Amino acid sequence: MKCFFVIFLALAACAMPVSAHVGSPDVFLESNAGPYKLFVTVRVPQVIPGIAEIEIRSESNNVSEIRIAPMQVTGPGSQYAPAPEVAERSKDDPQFFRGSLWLMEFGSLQVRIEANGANGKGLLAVPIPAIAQRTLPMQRSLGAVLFILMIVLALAMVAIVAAAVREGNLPPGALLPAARTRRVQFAAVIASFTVMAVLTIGGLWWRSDARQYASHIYIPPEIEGNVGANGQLVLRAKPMRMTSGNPRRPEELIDFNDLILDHEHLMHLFLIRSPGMDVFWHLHPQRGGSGSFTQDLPAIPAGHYQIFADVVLSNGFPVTMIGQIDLSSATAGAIEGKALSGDDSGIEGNSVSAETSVPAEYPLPDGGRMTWERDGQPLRAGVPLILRFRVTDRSGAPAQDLEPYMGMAAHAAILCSDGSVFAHVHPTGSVPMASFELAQASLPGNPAAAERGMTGVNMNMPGMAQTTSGTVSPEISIPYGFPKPGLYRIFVQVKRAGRIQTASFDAAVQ
Ligand SMILES: [Cu+2]
Repeated sequence: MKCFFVIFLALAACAMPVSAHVGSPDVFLESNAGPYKLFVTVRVPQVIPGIAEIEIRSESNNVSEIRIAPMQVTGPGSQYAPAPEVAERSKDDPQFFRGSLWLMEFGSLQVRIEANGANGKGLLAVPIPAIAQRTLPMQRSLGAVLFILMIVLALAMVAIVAAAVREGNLPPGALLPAARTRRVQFAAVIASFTVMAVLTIGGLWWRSDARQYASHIYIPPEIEGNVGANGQLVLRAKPMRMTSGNPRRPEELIDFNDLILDHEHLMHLFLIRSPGMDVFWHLHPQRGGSGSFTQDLPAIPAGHYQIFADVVLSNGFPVTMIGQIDLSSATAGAIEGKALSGDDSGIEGNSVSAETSVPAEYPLPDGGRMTWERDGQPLRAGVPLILRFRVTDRSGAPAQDLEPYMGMAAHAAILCSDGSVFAHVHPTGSVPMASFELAQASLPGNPAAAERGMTGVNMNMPGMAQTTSGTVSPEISIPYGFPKPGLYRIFVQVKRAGRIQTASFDAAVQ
């Protein structure tokens, strides 16, 4: 019977916490709610139902109240907002608001933010992937207390039945007839069996519920890569583990025919040589035949590569598929290497290192430089921050020739040296553009966004608004928070004078 209470064992071993990214579940977004620019952090719960913690910092001091509500991104659930909660304003910092929301369902959700202040009302939809990352174990002390209570209740039940049979219809003061003793014993045995049967059925129900929950734990879908004789990389999603019939289960929905464009591509493929993270490619495979994606490989050095493939499902749910591929010297030698085209790019550099100067400078291939502007403060895990980069030209002056690159000022990939963290982020934050646009399209009074679909430029987004004028500021800021301590490498990509430039920076996070 003990296992009745110990069913909720941690399944963490088989459940790597993931979401759009890998190992980096929190959502960071810098965007406008109407007239107010907000920096939003959503700490998604590890279990569903669970509580999401929301932190909002307003850039200006004219926001008086912020309300938050959880909703679906698409479908009828995106049209009827529940009664919002008021986010609590910090006493020490009037521009900082904090609130929490119960997330009751799996899937592609949004936190709808309503900011009220001196300039009127503004709305912002922050898409969040609601996934179960683990099963929470029951506390030992709680299990012990419940176990003792169960024994007491079971014994009490048997005692009540026995007492009822023994004395139920006995006149006051009368002695117990000897013949009744057998009946009492018989009733106690029946009651014991009944109690045990109820407990067994309860245990089975509990177990099946726990199993069903475990089947909802999000496991990063895997992708398999093979290099053909022609040097073409063919990618296929590995068969999904099918354990439950719940259609909301994200990894059951990964259908290569159910994807939407995310900043101009169906798939963003990152190949990173491990363990040094010294070779980095950001490629954009094309849809191939029979549910595959194909990519002509550039001349690529031999080695063991980690694969991260970003896609966005049609309901706005972002998925990073993970895999590994060995490119032996024979395979790599056989690849002549197609010239890079379009938005494809990559670099070969040094291995990741904990010894970095602050601020760190990276010489760009075109003679310019990118500088990570950081103060000397150590980086801490779990703290939302803005990563700031500056691009200078050969003469050291701020570069004036930056262009929008796939609709944005910059793209960055953030990796932990042990391979447990991967995030593809932008000046707007960690939210994929496609999910963001879908979520904004659900806002009331935004029919233009809904009609425009997923590919247009959304003026609501500061990082993208820069790009509509055709010039991009040489100062790049990317909101992010490192999820855990470790050694990280950040690849930052910009486009200058028609060519993509990639810089890499290393950081030890405490
Ligand atoms: Cu990107």
